[in-house]
Amino acid sequence: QKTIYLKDYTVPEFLISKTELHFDLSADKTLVNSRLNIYRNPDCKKTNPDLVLMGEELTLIDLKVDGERLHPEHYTLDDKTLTIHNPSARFVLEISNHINPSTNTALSGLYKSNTMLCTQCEAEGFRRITWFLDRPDVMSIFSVTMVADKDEYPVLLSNGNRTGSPNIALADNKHAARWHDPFPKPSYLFALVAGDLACLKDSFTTCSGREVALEVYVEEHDLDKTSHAMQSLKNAMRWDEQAFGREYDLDIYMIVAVSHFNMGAMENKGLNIFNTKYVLASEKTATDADFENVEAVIGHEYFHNWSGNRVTCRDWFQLSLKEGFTVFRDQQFTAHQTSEAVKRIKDVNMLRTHQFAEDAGPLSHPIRPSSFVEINNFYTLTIYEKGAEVVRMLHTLLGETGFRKGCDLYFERYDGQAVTTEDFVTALEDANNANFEQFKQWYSQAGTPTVTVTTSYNQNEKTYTVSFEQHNNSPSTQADKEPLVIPIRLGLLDDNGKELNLHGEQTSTVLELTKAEQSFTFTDINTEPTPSILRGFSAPIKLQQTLSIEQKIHLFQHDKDAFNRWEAGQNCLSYFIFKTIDAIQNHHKVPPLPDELVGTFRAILQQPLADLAYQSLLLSLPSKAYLAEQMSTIDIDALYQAHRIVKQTLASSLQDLWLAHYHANHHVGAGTDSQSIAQRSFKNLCLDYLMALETDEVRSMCIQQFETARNMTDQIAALAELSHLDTSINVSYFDAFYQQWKNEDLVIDKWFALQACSETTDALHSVKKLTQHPDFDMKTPNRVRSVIGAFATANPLHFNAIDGSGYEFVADNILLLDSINPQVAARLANSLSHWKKFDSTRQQLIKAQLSRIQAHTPLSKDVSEIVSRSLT
Ligand code: DPP
Ligand code: ZN
Repeated sequence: QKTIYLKDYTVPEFLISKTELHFDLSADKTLVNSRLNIYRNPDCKKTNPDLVLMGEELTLIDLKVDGERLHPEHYTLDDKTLTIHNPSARFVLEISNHINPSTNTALSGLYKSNTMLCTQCEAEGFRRITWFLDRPDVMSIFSVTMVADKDEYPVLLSNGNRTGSPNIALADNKHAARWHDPFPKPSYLFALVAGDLACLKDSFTTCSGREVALEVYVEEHDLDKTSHAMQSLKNAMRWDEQAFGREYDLDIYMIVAVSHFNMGAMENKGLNIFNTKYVLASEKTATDADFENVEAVIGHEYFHNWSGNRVTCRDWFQLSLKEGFTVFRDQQFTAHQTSEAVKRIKDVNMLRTHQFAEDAGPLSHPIRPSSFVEINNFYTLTIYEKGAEVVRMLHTLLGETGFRKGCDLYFERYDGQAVTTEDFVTALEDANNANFEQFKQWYSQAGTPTVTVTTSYNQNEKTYTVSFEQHNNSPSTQADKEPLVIPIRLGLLDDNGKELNLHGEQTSTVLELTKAEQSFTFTDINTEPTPSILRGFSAPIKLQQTLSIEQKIHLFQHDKDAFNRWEAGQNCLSYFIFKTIDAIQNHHKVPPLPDELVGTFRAILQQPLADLAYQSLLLSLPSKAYLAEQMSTIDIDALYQAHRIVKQTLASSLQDLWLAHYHANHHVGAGTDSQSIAQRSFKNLCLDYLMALETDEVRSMCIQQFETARNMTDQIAALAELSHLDTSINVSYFDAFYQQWKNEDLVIDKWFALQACSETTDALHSVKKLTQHPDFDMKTPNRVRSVIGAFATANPLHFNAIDGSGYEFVADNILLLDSINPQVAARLANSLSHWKKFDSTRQQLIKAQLSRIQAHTPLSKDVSEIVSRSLT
């Protein structure tokens, strides 16, 4: 196990100006001919005379330097490298090798998905195609020729623009296509696709008037599910021009949907390859959430064309340079397309539930890690979501205009280069004459800081002082925790809920916390206000604040900041759920919900807001996963019980209103416009509360919704409710659903996942049976995630069963999967990393499974790294 350190980075000794690739494609044996123009890097001080290329799982056929076959004594070959001894300063290297796409179940490099051939090269997959300097700071101009059978692979795609005439006919029923990408790129952005694919075509005129061909490729039977993806792409292209001044740069932009894919999608230059889950969408087969995810991921990959491709990463420690920034960009895009408040709440919910948990456990790492064993293990919530929060704080500190100026400079200065997070921050500083020296701590410190707030009001002076203390209690090993720069957006409310003017005109201000302890005083404050702190969740921190329940309700009723208004409601509810847990654990009487809180819920239900999607969030309970993250020791059973009690109280106190709104919003909107989507989410929230009443009436209503649904959102919402009923009852609905959708893989994934998440007592037994189902396949990541992944991450009740059966089942499957697809296996292994959050019995059970995995041979470095870090 080799650990790679950021501090050991050195510039490449050789560079590759031109890469010409020739593929003779077939599923069992593909011939790769590569012709590389290589030269010594003048900027490299090291004097290693040899060229060391990376390569894995390749069969060498031939090797030539400047046209001459290389004698075996002039090179060395092992299972990871090809070393050319003492080459000249500039030479042409020609390599011929074979690969076998059909046995490539790791889905990295060139592989087979159903009948097509496709690639995934990020992070280090290109070396599984041919030997190369497979590192992001080696950027080269690629030309590709693809030869394949005309009938089996009529469509042949690669990066850049098509060159020469369209597919040229050759002997043996073969044909050839040529592609050229004029932009230098690292090998991780290389892609090719060959298959019998259907295509939706469109075009886009860029801001400077250039015509770009847009093509979405899918398997024939999915062609009717591509229009939303195409529209999303056009929206993203227009938005990036308007919001960031970024124009597309090739003549063609292609998206290919692939059934077997380790990640969500991949931003290969001009040829994005997507998990089908993030391309295909029709109202019948996809939920509203799926529609939104498709648009967000299409946006994300498109935005990478600048933040990732034109300006890329120097090394993999800089991953957040492109991912954090691009997530921030896609968040802004979605906020613009939908509701800013709703988007922010959803993102913060995700961050606080999952990234905070990651950062509080043994897998915690800074957004710029200092070491890794397997880079694929670092495509984490921390790199992506916390990385985006750090960019968002820079945006907050600079303001919209300053941030844009900084981004413009970044793209201009580093175009065509492979750079660092440091370079990004420097560009923002230089464009704004700012100093972010201290701010940069966010890149190197792991953990979630806690900020404690106290306030005091001085009646005589008419002053109000807000004092902050920051701590970073991260479990990671770094001893020196320096104070961070923390932007805190704040407003003050008077007794009537009116916003006070702060420093003159503004009602909301950003305080810049830079010290471990710091106070800010506001003057001319005539009565003691209610503080609204961390508006819009202006920093990725845990805020500790002692507000009375009355103050929380006051904010829940009046806060003008949409995020904090929602947050206040969540705080009230969390407070009572935790009190209820306490009562359950100590066998005390369960505390009642205060009338004012129920009354506020009633008021919100009675006055529909303009943003109905936001209103649904205001009325939602905090998730059990989010509550669990806040507990020092998770008591799953008490948590489920308390959550249910609070839900039932709200359900029964407001029963008539839930019911009225259910009917008022049922079958109203049918389309995928934002109003119809919001009505469906509101209606399904009402259904969820009503189902907590456990009456026959409501159950029939739910069954009726399931049976008569005209869209997937309603059908799945109803089936999700039914999934928690006794297996003897819900089995008929699952059977009916299966019969209806057995030919739609993505819908069957939902069918698997709902059963894997069921709360019914025999859930584990059902999940085990599902892994024997003819439609289950360990070689299909979406399937693995929908059964084993869903069980391990979204069914805490049964995963954490006190007899250890849940842990054992997941560990068994990690081992089974490891020999097939180590990347996905390592993802699953993450679920065993949170053992410190549980009681000692469960801790022992989880650790026993981790040790069992660790002792297994062979074990991939992917799983091995996760398991050994988890055990520390
Ligand atoms: N495909 C992944 C993403 O776009 C990795 N680049 O985030
Ligand atoms: Zn990305």
